[in-house]
Amino acid sequence: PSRSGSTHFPPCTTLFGDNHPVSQSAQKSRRPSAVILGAQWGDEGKGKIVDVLSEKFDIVARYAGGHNAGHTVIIHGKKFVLQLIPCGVLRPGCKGVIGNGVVFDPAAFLNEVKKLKDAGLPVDGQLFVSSRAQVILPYHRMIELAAETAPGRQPIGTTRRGIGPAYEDKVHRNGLRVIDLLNTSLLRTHINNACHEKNTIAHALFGTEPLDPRQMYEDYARMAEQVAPFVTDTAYLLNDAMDQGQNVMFEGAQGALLDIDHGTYPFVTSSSSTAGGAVTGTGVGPTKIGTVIGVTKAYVTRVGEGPFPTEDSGVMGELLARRGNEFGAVTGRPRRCGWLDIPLLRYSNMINSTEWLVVTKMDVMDECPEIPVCVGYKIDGKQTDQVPADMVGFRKIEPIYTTLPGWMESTEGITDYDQLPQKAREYMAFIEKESGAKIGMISTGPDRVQTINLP
Ligand code: 2SA
Ligand code: MG
Repeated sequence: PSRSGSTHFPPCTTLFGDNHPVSQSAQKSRRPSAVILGAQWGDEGKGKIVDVLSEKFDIVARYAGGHNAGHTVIIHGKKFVLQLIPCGVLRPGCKGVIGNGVVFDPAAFLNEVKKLKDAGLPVDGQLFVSSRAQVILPYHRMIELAAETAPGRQPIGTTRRGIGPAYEDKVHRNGLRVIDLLNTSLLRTHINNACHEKNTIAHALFGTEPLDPRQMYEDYARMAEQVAPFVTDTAYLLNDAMDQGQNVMFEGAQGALLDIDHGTYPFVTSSSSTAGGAVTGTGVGPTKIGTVIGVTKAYVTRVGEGPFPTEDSGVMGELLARRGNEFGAVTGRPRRCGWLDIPLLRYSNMINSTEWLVVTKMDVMDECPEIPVCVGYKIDGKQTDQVPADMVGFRKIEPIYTTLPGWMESTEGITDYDQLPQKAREYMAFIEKESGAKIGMISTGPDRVQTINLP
């Protein structure tokens, strides 16, 4: 990009030219609401970007995942890590919604609420939890831990928060929803029946010690009371707000390549982390959403198991890990590092219809003398730029690299595009051209202010 100056973001694109009747109605229906999501395997720096953009939105809504997410935001040097609560709440006046597509752990939620209150941030009347969200219970964690560590099973490298088993129960029509958490007699029956079933299964399969349903009921009934004031039908809340002209940002968790359908299955999370999830995970229809913003690192990381064609386990990978401080925000696990993978980025842009890209952690690459970028794959001797659907295909990938020169000077904290070294601008132009989405923002450091806006 050769643009500079303006901070307008994101603009409203037109269809068929301004005067065409289709464009006029499209303009009218096109609200400045946006989905913002990770374009890779998570940890792209969405937390910071959501926080920066939340200034332009009235509501930020989470639509998928749970407290497996780790969204880090640094405000004036103070660090906040939010897992379940959308980052928007860190802006005064911005409301937060936990949508129906989320799996909700009441203990994690109440902990985060306390952290926010202790930091003096307003929460009451600002934060809403969908009555239709699914509840994570202790047996979900028990079963996940047992399955991840059982001999002979392929571990996924999950965050062990019970995410997968909670979604399993949802799809199995066996789950507990937040609305039912608030109904004490339903809650008691649910916990009794579920514990009986899960204890039996976990003991038979994994030799796990049983959980005590009475204790569980007491704990959850107590937490339910504290959660109750936040609970509402958030589909009505969001649609009403949007009908009154308010802007909503739909905050993705994890990344597109961890999506249950479109990701690198089975090494994925259990929810729809792609843009489609924003619709099913909140109860807002697709025509109400104006644009999709994908966040990508200037390189790639992955935490947990699974394929990673451009992984660099040598000294350069270590350099990225060290400079990028690449450790899981939730579990502290070291993240695997590697080079930008254009076929994967293009695939991610396609399945999300990503219009805008935000490139983060550019400054981490300041000490790379050269930057290899994967521009295609060789699979079974044939050249392709399509992403395989299966793990067998992924294992056969030989990345085709092109090498760009590094800039070898500090970009940390730069806020003006024209101040970037020429080679850094060339790298950004390359990403824009190859990925097919426009770069709207570049991040040059973890703080809110270390950001470049492009017109
Ligand atoms: P799960 O727990 O069932 O969702 O795990 C399934 C896979 O999804 C990956 N996953 C993640 N990848 C990156 N970041 C995540 N959030 C935390 C963070 C992770 C952390 O922001 O740093 O602290 O370790 C996240 N959550 C899930 C996971 O690694 C599995 O591959
Ligand atoms: Mg993260």
